Amino acid sequence: MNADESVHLEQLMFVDDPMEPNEPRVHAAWLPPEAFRSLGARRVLVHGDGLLVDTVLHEVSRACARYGGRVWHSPSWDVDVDLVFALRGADELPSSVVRAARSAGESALAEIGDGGSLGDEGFLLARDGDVTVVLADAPAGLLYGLFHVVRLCAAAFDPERPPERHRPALHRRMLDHWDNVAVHPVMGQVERGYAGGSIFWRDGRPCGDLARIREYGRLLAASGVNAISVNNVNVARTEALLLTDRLGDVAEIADVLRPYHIRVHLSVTFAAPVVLGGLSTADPLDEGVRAWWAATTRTVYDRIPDFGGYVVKADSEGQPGPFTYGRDHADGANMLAEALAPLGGVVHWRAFVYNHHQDWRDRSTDRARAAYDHFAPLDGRFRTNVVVQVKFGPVDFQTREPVSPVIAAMPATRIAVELQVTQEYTGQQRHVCHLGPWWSEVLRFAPWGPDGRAVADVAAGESGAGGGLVAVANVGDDLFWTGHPLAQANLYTFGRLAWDPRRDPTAVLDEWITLTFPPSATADPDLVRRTLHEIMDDSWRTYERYTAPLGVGFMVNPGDHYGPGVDGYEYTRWGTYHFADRDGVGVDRTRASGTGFTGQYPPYWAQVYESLETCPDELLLFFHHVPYGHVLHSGSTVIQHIYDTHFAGVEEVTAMRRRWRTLNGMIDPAVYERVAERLDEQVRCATEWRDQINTYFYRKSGMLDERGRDIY
Ligand code: GCW
Repeated sequence: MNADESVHLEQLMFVDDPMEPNEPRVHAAWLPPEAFRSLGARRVLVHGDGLLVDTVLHEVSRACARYGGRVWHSPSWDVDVDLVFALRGADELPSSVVRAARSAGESALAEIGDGGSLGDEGFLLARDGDVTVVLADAPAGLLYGLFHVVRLCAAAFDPERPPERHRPALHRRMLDHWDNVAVHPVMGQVERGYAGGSIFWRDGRPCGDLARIREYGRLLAASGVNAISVNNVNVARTEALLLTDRLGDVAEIADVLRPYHIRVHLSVTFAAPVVLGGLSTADPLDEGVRAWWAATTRTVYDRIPDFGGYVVKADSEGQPGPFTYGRDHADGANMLAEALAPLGGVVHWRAFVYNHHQDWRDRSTDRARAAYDHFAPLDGRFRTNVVVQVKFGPVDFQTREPVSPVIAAMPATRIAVELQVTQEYTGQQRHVCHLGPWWSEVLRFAPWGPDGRAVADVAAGESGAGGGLVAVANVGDDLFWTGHPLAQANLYTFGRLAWDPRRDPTAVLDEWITLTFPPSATADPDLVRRTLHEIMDDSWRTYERYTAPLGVGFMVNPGDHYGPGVDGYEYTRWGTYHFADRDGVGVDRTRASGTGFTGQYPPYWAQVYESLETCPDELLLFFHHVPYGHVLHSGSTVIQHIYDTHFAGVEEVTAMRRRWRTLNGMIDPAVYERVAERLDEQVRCATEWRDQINTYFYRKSGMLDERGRDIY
């Protein structure tokens, strides 16, 4: 590639008209100007009013200015158009094209059936002769419809395209930022953040780059996310002040994100009445405490009328909570819910509660049991605006875990399922690890057995009243947002699966590839697409192959959780053990002889997991302690499986790197270089994992690799 071509590519991929001209440029992620080419070359009519309609108008105008199209906003004369965005309730216009478009939309809706409702966020896309019509009941629907048109590119204008209606399966699609306002001495600016500093906070203050936050909102809206919390669930002194003295800083973020239909939530400390209010107690049943929360919450809504609510980590890993006062999680959550209810807010109360002061000698305590033991008995006691936010697995965002039994245990409670987009345990954005297939597996899992409802149905709730889907965010102030440019796909995929959990994750990835690496911006689009699929599609399973085997989890370096540390946690208080000895490995969680965790599942899975005959291979060591010679369903022994997968994993990573190199000159050079550099690290780290795991188990078991490969 010559220098001119490289400049050209760069121009295509980066946002070159940031709101403030002096802001540092940032990678355009899945919204490069080029992705708007098809839309921007059209004649577009936007009909309706309001903040979000203005956003649509702004987006369309920007695209049309670049690619030669034209835009009209509710014209009172007739115009020839290719595309109409219209709000169903908007005033009639003396424009035949709008009338025709609307009536075509209405008949398409009638054809689709189901009362023709589009809801708060849904939209219809239909063709009316030569015109594409996007119809919505509410402005947010038009915004999502706009990004749908962007995703479809030319296909949005295909005369044969049948009408389609889109409505999100989940009402709340939320990202939790574990961003600290003040730099934490151990966790830094962003807890478990792998993409530089925070986009919101820097060294104790707002970081002031509102253009960047706006750009973030835009990306999130295009993925489907509609809520964020702006600070870490571990709330220290400075962060606690966001609720009161520093509320203005939160309001500023809310103002910037509002045009993209994103509501702001705040993590608060349960001890706020004491640390901020000067009260002597934070007892949830104390009248003074309740009054303090009610008054404080009203002040929040005075400043941020569409405030989403509170996120709380209580009585967990040292955070304060109701236990101090002899109260339980329902007492604590309900108190906050009571303050939020009249104002339309919710409290996300996290179920990530366990004893982090365990004694490894005590085999009766099982961290996996903890969330269920704490929360299942409280089902039915939570107010309707409490959302119990459950990590998808019973332990902690591992590469492989069973689905948390809490999800099936609280039918009378609104449940949100929490995923982790930030790659704390999945390679920390130094490794390619596309998590879509893993999340999809979790969301489709049917906790009551194959014919029952799925995890996604629980999060959606009856008639949409569920808690939704939440994930820990992975962005920072890095040029590529996510450190590893390919980790952007995880953020995008989260939003798209939260909108529609039934979607095929590979199709979502394909969509991300088309947007992020527009075919028109590369010499060989097929090569780019194919190569990215080859590298990313199976990368989560590759990561699993070279790390902790068969669902046993952890085995990471304590503290930073990066790289192998097979015995790193084995004798600690954190309760994450593998119990490997000379004869075997794994955690006996059966009812028959172990911790009884299998009994927390509804009968179907309780049975499947309890029995060695039926327990799936990939979770074997999560549920059972077995000898190294135990034969898996795959036909291999446990020890040979460990050796084989670890060798295979490193080979796959080496192949990823080789494949990536074929893209040199095909894509933006900055993206190319960053990924190339990270793949070198991935090869190094995967090799380290392979050698440490294989050597560890060889030394424990004394059993040779059938294929005689190098083990140390
Ligand atoms: O996975 C663990 C992390 C902690 C985190 C905690 C949680 C915010 O190691 O850093 O704290 O989960 O989810 O609360």
